[in-house]
Order: sequence, then C-alpha cells, then structure tokens
Amino acid sequence: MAYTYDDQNIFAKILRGEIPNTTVLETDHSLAFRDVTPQKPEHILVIPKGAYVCYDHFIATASDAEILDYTRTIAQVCQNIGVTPDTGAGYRLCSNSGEHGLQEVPHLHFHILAGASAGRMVAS
Ligand code: DGP
Repeated sequence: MAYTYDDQNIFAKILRGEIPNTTVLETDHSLAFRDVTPQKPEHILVIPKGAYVCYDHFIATASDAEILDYTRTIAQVCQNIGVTPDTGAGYRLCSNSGEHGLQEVPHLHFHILAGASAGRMVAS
C-alpha cells in the first residue's frame, strides 16, 4: 500500500502521552477517548494503537488480533455509555478517510456520536 504514516499527527501524540486526553476505554490494541470538540452529547473517538492512516489501510495491514480488538472496543464503548439500540437510543458510527472524506487527523478513528439525533447523514 502507498500510505505514509505521519507520526506527528495529533493522535500519535496522544498515544505517546504527549497530549492529554479523556480516555473512556483502553485495551491492548485500541484507545477510546472523548472528542475535544464534541458534535453530540456523546462524541467518542476510537483509534487503534498501531500506525494506520485510515480504515482500508488498517484492514489490509493490521493483524487479526488488532482488528478484532478494535472492532470489539468500538462496540464495548457503545455498550458502556448505554447507547446500543437494545436498551438505549442508538448512535452513529462513522470514519472519515482522505480528502473527500474530510479526514482531518491522518490516524484511523471511528467517531461514536450519540445522546441526540445524529441528523441527516450528508448535509451537503
Ligand atoms: P476527522 O475530521 O474525522 O479527522 O475528525 C478528527 C476529530 O478529532 C475532530 O472531531 C476533532 C478531534 N480532535 C482534533 N484534535 C484533537 C485533540 O487534540 N484531542 C481530542 N480529544 N480530539 C481532537
């Protein structure tokens, strides 16, 4: 793959402990923390600890253990904050990639948005 990982991106600095974060869950391979500019009452970012730029990069090159840990961590956060649709009011899960995805931070992250209606999927 042609991806080059920028180890100076803000999430790499969070993983190295150079920038503080509000962690909600940490596992062997993943970290979940609150977004600094929340768009909904619950806005949590979940990142793999490995150096992956975006989702396709991660799936193509991460180990099965990392992928399993990451996908389960996302679901566990949703359970922990009580937003799964079985008992809660649901959530939106999304990951922006590259230019047209309007990805700002070049380290894979999923947004968990919850606590209020997520609104239309694409506004413009
Ligand atoms: P995206 O546009 O999908 O790349 O989203 C990047 C998100 O990262 C955006 O919602 C704001 C958040 N963010 C940027 N810098 C920081 C930071 O230093 N700490 C935290 N917790 N979140 C950040």
